[in-house]
Amino acid sequence: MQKTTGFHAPASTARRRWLLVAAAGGAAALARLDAKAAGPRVIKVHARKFIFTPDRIELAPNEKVIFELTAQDIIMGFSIPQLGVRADVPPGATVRLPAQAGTAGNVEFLCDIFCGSGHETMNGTLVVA
Ligand SMILES: [Cu+2]
Repeated sequence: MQKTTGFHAPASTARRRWLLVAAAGGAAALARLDAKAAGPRVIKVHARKFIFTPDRIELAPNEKVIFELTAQDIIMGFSIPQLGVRADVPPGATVRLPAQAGTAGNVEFLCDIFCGSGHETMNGTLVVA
């Protein structure tokens, strides 16, 4: 008489379904953990006379991000008045500025430290959609 071990025994349909559900649930939980571990998206923005690169940044509504700011020439300002956040960006430094997008729409960001003849037009757009 042949012995059947639990390991080799064919799984019942109910058991197979349970295993599939457990595997799917586990994968979803892992995905959530990954998203949490990853944290807010980091967006690098470089400032030089008289331009931000990039000057157009797409965000999801209510998305939390960290702007990682650098400046090339002289001290610059990075300001998003509508979101109530700003930072000084000295050349040679990397400044991390947390922010959270609001509802859908375009939001201006700009340099708020006078940096020369093109300062007044040194700006960009957050496209929240
Ligand atoms: Cu400026």
